[in-house]
Amino acid sequence: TVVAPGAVHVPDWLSAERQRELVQACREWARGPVPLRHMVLPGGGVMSVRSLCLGWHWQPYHYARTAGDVNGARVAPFPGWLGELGRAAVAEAYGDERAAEAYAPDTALINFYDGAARMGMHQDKEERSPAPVVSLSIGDRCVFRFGNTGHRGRPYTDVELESGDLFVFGGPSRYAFHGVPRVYPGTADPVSGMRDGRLNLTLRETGL
Ligand code: MD3
Ligand code: FE
Repeated sequence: TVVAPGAVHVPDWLSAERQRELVQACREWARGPVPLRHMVLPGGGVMSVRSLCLGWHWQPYHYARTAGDVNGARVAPFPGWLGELGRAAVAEAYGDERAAEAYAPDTALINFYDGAARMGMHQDKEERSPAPVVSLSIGDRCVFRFGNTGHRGRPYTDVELESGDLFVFGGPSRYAFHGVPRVYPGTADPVSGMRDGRLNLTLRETGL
């Protein structure tokens, strides 16, 4: 489903086996070198989501190789197989083999939501590459809110994301405001390997 130009939702794209592999990989990445943490915003606000990065460490609002806000460790590398998955995702969403081959994500931002976690409306603009962002959802269902490029207010398009869903944001949608106003606890399909909570992986090209 095309939600806006360049914003394509592909429900149930990840197989149950793929979802379990990703959940298992996230459990291992969460053991280190940098643990899951609640990010702290420059104004002192603490995000309810817990996050983890691969390849490059993102902290509000820049990328670095080391987790200066956690333990100073260098983040785990971005694995080649995740890049392949990103290229397959772009091919699936856009049906454009050229765009897919050219896609070279070098960082993943992994967010873990418990039932109370939310993400406010924001833009992702620390990346210097205009390449699309690939989003993979696993576990509990949520409301994903897609807004506008020029301002954070209405109108919004609300879309429910479920375990296994793919969303690709490129072209005119790349700098749109977006957020997650609600997660529905206890709605994860057990075949996903998530007992509770929601996992979202976003793959990006930093251009760094
Ligand atoms: C649209 N994550 O990590 S994924 C984020 O579900 C983030 O955890 C949300 O927003 C989550 O920054 C939403 C969908 C998403 C991710 C990146 C985007 C939508 C986007 C970048 C540009 C436009
Ligand atoms: Fe975002």
